[in-house]
Amino acid sequence: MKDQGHRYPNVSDKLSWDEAKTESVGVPAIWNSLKHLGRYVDMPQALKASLKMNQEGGFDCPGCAWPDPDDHRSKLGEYCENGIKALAEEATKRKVDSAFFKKYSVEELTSWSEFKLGKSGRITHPMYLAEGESHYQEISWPDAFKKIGNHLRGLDDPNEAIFYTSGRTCNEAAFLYGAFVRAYGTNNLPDCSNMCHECSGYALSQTLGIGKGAVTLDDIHQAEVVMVIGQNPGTNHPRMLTALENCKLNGGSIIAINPLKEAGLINYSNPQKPLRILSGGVDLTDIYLQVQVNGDIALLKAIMLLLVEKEEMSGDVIDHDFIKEHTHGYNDFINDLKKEDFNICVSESGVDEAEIRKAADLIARKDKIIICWAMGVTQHENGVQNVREIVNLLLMRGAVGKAGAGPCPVRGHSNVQGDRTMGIWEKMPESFLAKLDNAFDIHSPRKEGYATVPAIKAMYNGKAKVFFGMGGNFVSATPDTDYTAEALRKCDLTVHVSTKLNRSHLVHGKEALILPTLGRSEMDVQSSGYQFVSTESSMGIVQNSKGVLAPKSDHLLSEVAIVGGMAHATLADRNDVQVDWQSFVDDYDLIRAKIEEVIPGFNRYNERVRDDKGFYLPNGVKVRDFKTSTGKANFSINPRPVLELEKGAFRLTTLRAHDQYNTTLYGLDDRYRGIKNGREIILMNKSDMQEHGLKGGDCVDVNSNHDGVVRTVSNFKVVPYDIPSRCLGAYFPEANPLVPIDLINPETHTPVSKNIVVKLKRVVTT
Ligand SMILES: Nc1nc2c(c(=O)[nH]1)N[C@H]1C(S)=C(S)[C@@H](COP(=O)(O)OP(=O)(O)OC[C@H]3O[C@@H](n4cnc5c(=O)[nH]c(N)nc54)[C@H](O)[C@@H]3O)O[C@H]1N2
Ligand SMILES: Nc1nc2c(c(=O)[nH]1)N[C@H]1C(S)=C(S)[C@@H](COP(=O)(O)OP(=O)(O)OC[C@H]3O[C@@H](n4cnc5c(=O)[nH]c(N)nc54)[C@H](O)[C@@H]3O)O[C@H]1N2
Ligand SMILES: [Mo]
Repeated sequence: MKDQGHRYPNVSDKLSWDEAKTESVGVPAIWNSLKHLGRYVDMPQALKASLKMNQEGGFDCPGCAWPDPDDHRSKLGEYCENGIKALAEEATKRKVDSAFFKKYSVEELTSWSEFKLGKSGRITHPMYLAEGESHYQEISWPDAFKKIGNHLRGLDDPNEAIFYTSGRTCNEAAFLYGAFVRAYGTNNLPDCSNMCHECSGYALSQTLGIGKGAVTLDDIHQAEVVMVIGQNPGTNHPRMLTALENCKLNGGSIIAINPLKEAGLINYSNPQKPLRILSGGVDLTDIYLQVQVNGDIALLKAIMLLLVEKEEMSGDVIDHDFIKEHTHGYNDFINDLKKEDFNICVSESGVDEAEIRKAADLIARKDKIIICWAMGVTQHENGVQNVREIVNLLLMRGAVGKAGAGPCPVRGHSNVQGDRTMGIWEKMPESFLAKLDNAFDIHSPRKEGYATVPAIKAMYNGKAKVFFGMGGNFVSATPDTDYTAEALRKCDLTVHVSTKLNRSHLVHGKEALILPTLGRSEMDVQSSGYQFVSTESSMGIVQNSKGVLAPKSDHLLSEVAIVGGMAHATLADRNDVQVDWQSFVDDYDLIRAKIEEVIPGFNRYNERVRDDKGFYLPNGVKVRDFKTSTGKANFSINPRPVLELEKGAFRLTTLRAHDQYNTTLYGLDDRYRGIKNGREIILMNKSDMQEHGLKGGDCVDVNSNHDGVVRTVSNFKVVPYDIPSRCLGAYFPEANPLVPIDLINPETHTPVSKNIVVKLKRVVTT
């Protein structure tokens, strides 16, 4: 396969590794984030912003979607190393201005690593790349909008345009964007959620009637058991460790299910509590089940079979009253479960039977059970089945819709959940579309749009010609990097609304635009005055967010203003659309008033959102009101995946390092895993290494072979690691060229980023 020059220049020359850590946060984390801030941000700015992050009158952290406590916003400076790094990325003093683009051609920038691109700084001006040109050049906002409008109006069919969203976009911008895209005439609104928690939304809607979690922070504090499956909170949701610590201090127990022993799940030194740091922190996980990659269904079935066995002995393990009153499909479920062979489930899970028995004992004895999960569960061919099996376990124990219990999918991007609530989805239901049409007097199409993977294929096959990205780094975040790059290059126009330079600006259509936007931490002033926006956390709390820093450049527009400008340029001469887009840009209260008209749960939005504590959106599951097809919570039957591997093959899972935010690399280390200065690496079990004649630091080519296409990444370095045999770990996005475009969860089109069958070939270096 030809290399298209967009791959990641290798940055692992100085790779070193050590034993993985067994504790997280504490003093090294504080030190690390201060170092980071000092290097990239002017100190007064850094101080001002960090004192306002997640605070009343301040802005929502642009990092993850973990919520603030209920009765107040986060404690002043509630500490999160990675939140500080996310802020530093936005508040960086470095700038990518017009002179930068004059100096460096697209071709030259292509040879830079993703790390170097990102560290160049904030983009200051709208930039345009004309067909056949080597350099981006400055363009005015009106001209940029005109170019987009001309392209969109020139398409034969509005379905030839794709409008992607990454989950940082605030409620107001997302809602207006969705209204514009549908007024224009398409539902092609793929988003990062299509690669993230789509399986959670799908499975939870089917089984419980709402595609979101149903626990609060307080529930976690009072839970008796919290299971954390396929999630690495120490790195990706550090503030969750405080909630887990509270749960432990209240007498709760934690069960972790993960192929890797993640430091953040083992021990936590809360930086807000110096005495506890001195005493060595709090041991978090009581039972660590080191499951093999995609062994989760086997493991959950083994646990549920043990619950059935205990029920037969004591009669008080399965919550029959709850099941009778509130659920559907129990008998079919239990008959199917009993057909499973316990011993096969144990061996397929890869976990010791004794450990599984310990976990089942705990789950059988405790009533308040919460299950948290993230990408280790969802990014599988059987991602929907994984989530449904989690729900089955909760339903057996009646652990849904009561205090201290329930499902908790932990979301990624800081407003990914809000974007979906606002209508960023390729298949919003009729109830939403009809109200949207009413509110704006438009005619939304009813034809389902493309999710992310189908959108890539449509571009590849010439069925889509304009790509617009509201945030994100499409070419690097999506699967099958070579294929996706080719798809983007076939477009007539690619547009990216961005804060920072990334690879997607360099893998472009015939023409390309970069539209620079305000970060969450920056002040947004429109003609009616200083605006705030709002976001929804992973737990369904809507809060206001108000930037406090001066924008990095006078030429940045808010995402709302970009939507407004593009909508006007595209639709102004259409007789059937009479929306005054500029009025919404002038005053975001007007957008919120429309949201209130269209979306349930937002009554008195403008009033309630001004309360800095925010408000909870309604969630039937919390009161056992299940809005499913049966009106009850549905048990489901989920076949155990067959996990055979041919000789020499491995199961590769892709991971985030501690120093990255998705495709944004904060640094090149992965501190908790003991890895330094390396991104192109393969984590491998020591006995597997021995069997294959490999030692630490050896270079390998990694191949995946799917549907007759061999995909390869070259010169990855092997690092010995405590990971189950026949399982490998590599970093996202460097390993994305290996993820086949057609390897998806079929119900949701979610790419299978956590279970790619690969082979290794040793590279002999001279
Ligand atoms: N600092 C920081 N914060 C982030 C992000 C970031 O990149 N950096 N990204 C944000 C986003 S968009 C998201 S979606 C979340 C992601 O948050 P996570 O889901 O925690 O992120 P991942 O690194 O993808 O890894 C998931 C975990 O799943 C485990 N795992 C892998 N395969 C399997 C499996 O088959 N079974 C089980 N049980 N476990 C498995 C891995 O060992 C890893 O610990 O974080 C969000 N927050
Ligand atoms: N192999 C593999 N692939 C994966 C995953 C995996 O675990 N493994 N995870 C998947 C998941 S969970 C997700 S969510 C996706 C993430 O996919 P994306 O959301 O598309 O990717 P990000 O890296 O988060 O996007 C970073 C870019 O967003 C821009 N940006 C940052 N802040 C803002 C802002 O405030 N406004 C705007 N407009 N732009 C901004 C910057 O220019 C930055 O370069 O990747 C998916 N891909
Ligand atoms: Mo995500």
